[in-house]
Amino acid sequence: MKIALMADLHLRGCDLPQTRAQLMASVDVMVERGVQVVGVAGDIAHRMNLYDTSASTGAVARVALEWARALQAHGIEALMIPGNHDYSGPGRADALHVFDACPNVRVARRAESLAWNGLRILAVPWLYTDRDFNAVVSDLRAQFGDNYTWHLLLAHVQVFGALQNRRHAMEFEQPLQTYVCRPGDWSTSADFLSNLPVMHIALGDFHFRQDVVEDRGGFVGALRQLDFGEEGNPQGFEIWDSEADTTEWIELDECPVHRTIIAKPGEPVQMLDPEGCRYRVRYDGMPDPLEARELEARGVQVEAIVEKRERVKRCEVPSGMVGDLPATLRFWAGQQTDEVDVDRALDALRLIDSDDVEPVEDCPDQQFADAMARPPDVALEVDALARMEQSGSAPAPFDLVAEVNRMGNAMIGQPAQATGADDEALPF
Ligand SMILES: [Mn+2]
Repeated sequence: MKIALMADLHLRGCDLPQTRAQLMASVDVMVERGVQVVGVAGDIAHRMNLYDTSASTGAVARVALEWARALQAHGIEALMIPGNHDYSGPGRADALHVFDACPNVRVARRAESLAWNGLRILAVPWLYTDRDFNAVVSDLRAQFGDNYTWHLLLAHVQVFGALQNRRHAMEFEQPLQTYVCRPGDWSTSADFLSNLPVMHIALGDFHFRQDVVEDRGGFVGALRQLDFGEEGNPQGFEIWDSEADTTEWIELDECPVHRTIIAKPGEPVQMLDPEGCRYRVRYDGMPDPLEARELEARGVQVEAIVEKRERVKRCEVPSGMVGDLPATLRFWAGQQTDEVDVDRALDALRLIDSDDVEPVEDCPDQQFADAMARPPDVALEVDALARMEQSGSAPAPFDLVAEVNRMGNAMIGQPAQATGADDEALPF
């Protein structure tokens, strides 16, 4: 029997028409190759509620259902498991309920052994549980005894040591990283998988197509590249023949591939296939703004690699200098790239320095003086409230004027006078 195996469809708004075309193209190939059933290893939707900023729930659902109906029209049944993207969280409904009314779609929502279309399938969706993947699968095996075997493991899971695409655009030059297990991850090992009595393995979650167990499959690979972090990934699905135990990769080209071009500012950028590719141009330096705009108008993502500027400069301050304000300021000015008018800066500081400030009673602007002398209202209220709470009974009548004076005294020594002995201790 020929089984189409797919993973990580990530139905979403921003490339919905292309994704729809990719899905419909997959049906054409299946029909042509005589595929009878499809297994999808999770992440059918990009978001549990289907909608995003580019498409409504209905628009995304329509594509999902169109695909299911196209399969049905050719008598092809589908088995799906939810991936982490199909959930919004533990215990929540998943996105695959969009297929509830599709008679040819079966969804395995728990780890189970299925007899389906003449195949024995071990279906293990992404699960939010305090048990780990290996324990869940071992329990299932125990129910069937040591001699039981399965045709297929269909699972959405992370595998230690497997290769993942980097999500960060800056790291495109090293597009793959090895997955390292963290506590609580829904994950397993190639070793564990290789000891399972299954003929073939079809996993979802890591989008980069790769064998995990030699000659028995692994991560199927996503239907398409989602972004520049997945540049270079194949786009499509596989067909596994359960009798011959052979696998064929089907590359589909209805979705554009991502391609990064490195360019020098001023250099003309050549694009080879503007139809089939989504381009990113990374300039080694600042590009001409007009040129960048022109590229952006053609749908190209433009980035500039600019030299990082050191913003922190450290230096050894000579001992004894701290506390000598003019000397410290001169020293600081000497370290700056741009010239600093030290004398002017010292004049400014002298204004702030207490001795040069006019006593408030002489200040011509009485309103300003009042404002300076008034403690913050919030502090006043908080303090009054605190005392009310402390008293535990009906609050005493509140004398605002007395309170202002009390707070003022407490905060700045003498109200209406901003100078005093404390000035020496002003923080620099
Ligand atoms: Mn995914």
